[in-house]
Amino acid sequence: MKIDTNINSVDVINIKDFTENYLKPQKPLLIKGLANHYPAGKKWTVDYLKSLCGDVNVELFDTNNKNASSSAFTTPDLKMKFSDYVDHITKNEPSNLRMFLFNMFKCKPELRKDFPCPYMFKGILGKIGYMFFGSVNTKVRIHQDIDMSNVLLTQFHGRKRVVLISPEYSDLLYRLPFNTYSLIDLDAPDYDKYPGLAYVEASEYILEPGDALFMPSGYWHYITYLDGGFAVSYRKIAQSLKMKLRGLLSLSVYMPFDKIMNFVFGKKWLTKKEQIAELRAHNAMIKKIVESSYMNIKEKREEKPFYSSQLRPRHH
Ligand SMILES: O=C(O)CCC(=O)C(=O)O
Repeated sequence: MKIDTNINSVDVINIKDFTENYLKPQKPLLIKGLANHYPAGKKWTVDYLKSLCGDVNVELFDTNNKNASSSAFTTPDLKMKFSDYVDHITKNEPSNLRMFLFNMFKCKPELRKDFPCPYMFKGILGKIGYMFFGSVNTKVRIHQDIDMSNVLLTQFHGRKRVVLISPEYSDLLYRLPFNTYSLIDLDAPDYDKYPGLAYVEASEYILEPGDALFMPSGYWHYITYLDGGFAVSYRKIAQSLKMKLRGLLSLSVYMPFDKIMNFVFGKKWLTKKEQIAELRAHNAMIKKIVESSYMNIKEKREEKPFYSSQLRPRHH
C-alpha cells in the first residue's frame, strides 16, 4: 500500500475555491488553523468545557470490546461524569474509552455560538456538530461514515493522524458487505491474507489543534490519536446521487439487516461476509492487473514505434 504524505493543505480558502476545487471533485483538503477564525479556537480549553458540562453523564465506548467485531458502535459500554472522563483521557496515558458522536450542542446550546458550522460547509446538516474524544494512542478502526456525508473534522485539543483512502478502493480494502467497515489493520497490513491491499493508495494528514480536515463522502478513514484530545465534526450531504442513495440504504436497510443477521447467525454471518469481501477483492485485483498490463503495452507502443523509419513498409 502506498501512503502519500504530499497532501493538499491551505491556510485560508474561500467558498468558491473550496466548492470548485475540493467539494465538487471530491478531493480531501487540510485547512490549517480553521478553528482559530472562530471564538472556540481560543475558548474551548479542556477546563472551559469541564466548567460547562462537567456534571453531565456521558456515554462511553470501550474500543477493546468493539475492535474485533464487524458491527457498528451503537450501544455504549458505560457512563461517566464528563469531567472525570476528560481528566482520564488527558493524563497522557492510553485508555480504551472513547466518547463518540457526542452532541455537545444539545447539552449546552450556547457552545454553538463559539463554533457554528464553518462557512464552506453550510447546509441542512449544519446544525449537528458531533464531538469525538479519546486518549493518546486511541485508534479509530478504518471505516466509512454510514450516511456517506462529506465531513469536516476540526481538531481542538491534541494531535491526530488521519489516513484517508478514496471509496474507489473499497473492494481492495476488503469492505464487509452490508457494512462500512473493513477488518484490515492499517498499522500492520497482512499482504498474505489481504493481497489486494498492495494496490491501495492512501494519504496521510497530521491534524494539529485548530486544523480541519475535509473528508469527501465515502472516504475511508483510519485515525490514531497522537495525544489525548477532542475534535468536532460537521457534515454535508453527499454530492452524487450514488452516494446519497448508498447512505440512505446503509442507514435504512443494510445496517438493520446486518444487525439482525449478526444476532441470528453470529460468527457464521461474519465468515460469510469475509468470503464475499475476499471474492470482491480478488476481482478488483484482476481488474487492476489487466488495466496495468494494458497501460504498459500502450506506453511501450508509444515509446517504440513498431517499425523504425528506415524499415517502414513502402506504399506502392
Ligand atoms: O476523530 C475521531 O475520533 C473520529 C472521527 C470520525 O470517525 C468521523 O468524524 O467520522
